[in-house]
Amino acid sequence: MDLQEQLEHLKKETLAKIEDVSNLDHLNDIRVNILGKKGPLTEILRGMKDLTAEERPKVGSFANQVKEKLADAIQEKKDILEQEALTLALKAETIDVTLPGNTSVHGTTHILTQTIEEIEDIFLGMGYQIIEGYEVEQDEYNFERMNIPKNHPARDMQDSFYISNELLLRTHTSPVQARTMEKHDFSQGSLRMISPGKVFRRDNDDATHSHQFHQIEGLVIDEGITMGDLKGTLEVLLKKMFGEDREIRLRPSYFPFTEPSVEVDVSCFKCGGEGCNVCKGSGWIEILGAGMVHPDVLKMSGIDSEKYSGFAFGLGPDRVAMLRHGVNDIRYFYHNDHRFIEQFNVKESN
Ligand code: FA5
Repeated sequence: MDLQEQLEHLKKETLAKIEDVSNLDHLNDIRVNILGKKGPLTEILRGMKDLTAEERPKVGSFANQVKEKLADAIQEKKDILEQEALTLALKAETIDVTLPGNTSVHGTTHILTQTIEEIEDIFLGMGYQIIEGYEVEQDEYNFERMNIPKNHPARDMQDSFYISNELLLRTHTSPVQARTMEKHDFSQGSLRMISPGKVFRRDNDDATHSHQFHQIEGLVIDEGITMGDLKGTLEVLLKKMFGEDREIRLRPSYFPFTEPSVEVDVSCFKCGGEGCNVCKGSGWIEILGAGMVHPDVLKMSGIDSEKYSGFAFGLGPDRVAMLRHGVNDIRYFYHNDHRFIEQFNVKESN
């Protein structure tokens, strides 16, 4: 067989092999074997040195055609086999489009946050600023500037978590009163603020007490502020929160930082005052502590108590949320049980 015949034979034989092959690995073996440096094609071409100068270009050109033809055939077969493999893989991966997809759990605005935001909106509508205080507070602001000096018995009611002798987790939001008053510039107008936030007490947790809860402090200072302003303001708040036909009542109380001091009750929103399980038969629900800011508290914050007067109040939004939503244990708010929290998905579902 001359070289041309050998090339023709190799072409035929290899094309038949390519035709028969049914997997990509074997096809690759053929490619390496035939077209590689140690393959039969190279071997045949080695014989070209014995050809005459006339024959050599003819055989060389034919050899190139054979090489190209085989390379093309291999590539073509490779495309086919790859396509088949892909089709098979897709068939194996059956997707049941009727199965439920992977859902992500959507969070809910916590009911306490919703309650606080609702109260904030009411006060923003009355021109109040919202001021944030410090959760870690100085003894001076938490107690002293609120007229509760060291060894004052009122400290017993608000035992705290101390970080050092002078630093503690605040027991109420009242220190924000002092921090705001000392900065306020009355030439710019009256002071009207609320301050919501977390507070902490060394209380034993039970259905109505938590060692961490929330308060919303309110403070208004200007010339000529009276108890009438306090009552009117709280009436607006409590009617918006508990219903327009609610009434409020002020009972004498004691806080070292207000004089006079009151506890504020709202007529029961469930029974309307008849007496029921929500108001424990009294017809009234105790909702917050308030009073006229003590002149000494004004003075300690650099305010002329002869010229200015004001009222303050401290409301527990946890208590408000419990009453409005019939939650009988404050601890539910802090357990972060999704089954409880997602029941109050009020905003998101509207
Ligand atoms: C105060 O903390 C005063 N700073 C409120 C105040 C501000 C009075 C301004 C006058 C002027 P009291 O200790 O009563 O007051 O707490 C206020 C409210 O916080 C209570 O009515 C109650 O709703 C809530 N509260 C108190 N202790 C707890 C507790 N351990 N767990 C849950 N809520 C509590």
